[in-house]
Amino acid sequence: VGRLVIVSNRVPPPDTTASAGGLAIGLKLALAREGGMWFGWNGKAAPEASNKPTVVTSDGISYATLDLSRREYEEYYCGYANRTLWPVFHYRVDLAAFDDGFRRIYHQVNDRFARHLGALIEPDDIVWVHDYHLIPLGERLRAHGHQGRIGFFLHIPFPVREILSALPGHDGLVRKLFAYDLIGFQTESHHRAFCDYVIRELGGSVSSAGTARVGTHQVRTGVFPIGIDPDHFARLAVSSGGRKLARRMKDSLHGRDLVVGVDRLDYSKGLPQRLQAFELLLERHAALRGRVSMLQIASPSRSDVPEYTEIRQELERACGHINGRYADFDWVPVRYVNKAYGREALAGLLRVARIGLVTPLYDGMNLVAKEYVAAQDPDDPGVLVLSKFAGAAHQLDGALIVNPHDIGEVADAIRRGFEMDTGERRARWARMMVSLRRDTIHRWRDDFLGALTGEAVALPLTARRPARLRAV
Ligand code: ADQ
Repeated sequence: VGRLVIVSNRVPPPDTTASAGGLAIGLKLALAREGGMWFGWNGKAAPEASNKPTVVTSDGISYATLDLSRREYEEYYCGYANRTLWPVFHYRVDLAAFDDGFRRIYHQVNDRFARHLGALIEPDDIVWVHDYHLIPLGERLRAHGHQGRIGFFLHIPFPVREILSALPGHDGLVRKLFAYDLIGFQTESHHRAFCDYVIRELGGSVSSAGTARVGTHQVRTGVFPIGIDPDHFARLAVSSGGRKLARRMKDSLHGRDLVVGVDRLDYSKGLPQRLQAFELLLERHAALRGRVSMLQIASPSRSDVPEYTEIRQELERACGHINGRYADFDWVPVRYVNKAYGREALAGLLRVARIGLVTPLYDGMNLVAKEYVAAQDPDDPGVLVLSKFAGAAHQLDGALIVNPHDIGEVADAIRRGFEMDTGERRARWARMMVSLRRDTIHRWRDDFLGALTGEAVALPLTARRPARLRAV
């Protein structure tokens, strides 16, 4: 078997420091063990697209990156990936821009990536492609002659067919997935939505072992929930950096309880609804006023996409409104922060919070939910309030699971979290830690690559639970 080659839209620089998100860290871990190559965009928009990748080697990993042209940045990245596919796959067809120009450039960029990648890889390399930006990449790599194994993992939800079929050209896009050897999804429900699409929209079939067939094409599919390294994250929370931030946070709270939210600033994360729920909590329970604080960390993301400017303004208004309504000279209900923190700092902050509020309207998995649990003090853990529409809700059954659209239910769950006794908090936390320690980021990598290279006996989908899909 050759090298592992990871392909993702964005490749962080080799020296990326602490603020990298869970995904970047996970992919780096996937390469760290045996080395390999990480291929993708370097994050820069240049007047002209680069016609040759820049390759830098560090710690046994080759980072091969390309510039996007200004136009590609606008139409492929901001356009088709983030104004078309992202909203549709998160059930926001109302926000989606359907533009033939965006679609054309998206396919062109995938072709260009495939051409450059094809020149860098060997036939026995294992290629693992990530996420919605690069759906057609496998098919393009095949067109440029690569015959080796290629896998694809979708980090975001796969929407039900009634939603996906609103996307012009949806069937052409999904058919391209059949060029891969293996497609991985975060949860069984995303996987089920894919199978349903294959059967009803493409007239294909799916075997009980997860092989999807359309005409003469076939692809294996499975469920591979992404995880974290919970023991490592727990160590970060009590590292010197983690403790320092935790201490500063506690000092500033003056004995008040903290509710924390940490998200990319994205309309899929349910932030306005979350703030409304916190406001309703204060409205209903006067005794909590002056006694609890909410910290919402929302790091700016995709700021060249208009919908992201709008959500940012909406949140500023919402925070101003709550603080205007309830703040006193010595207490502010909502602290709203627009910046990214390092891993230790973030872990330390999560550990201080009595409640972790993770209420996306849709989310492939949501790693913050897992990080919050891992960061807790085992003797006195906080409570996770988690949206039923986050993939993580399929695994973290010790959380208080809520409908993020039901503001009253979320407010009640926060209050219940404050009132929960230590015994119940410990029992719920311990249950979630069992799942976090089983489905780690390492297992995610090993299961996916094991299935892709054919070393695994069965796909996790069938190995863990009997498949409930009917063979057609
Ligand atoms: P995201 O939508 O980015 O990921 P998430 O899974 O929560 O969402 O990952 C975000 C990561 O960034 C976490 O590791 C978090 O700690 C970090 N992060 C967020 N805000 C931060 C801040 N202000 N400072 C520092 N770090 C911050 C996509 C999908 C998810 C899926 C992941 C991985 O949308 O559903 O879980 O990929 O597959």
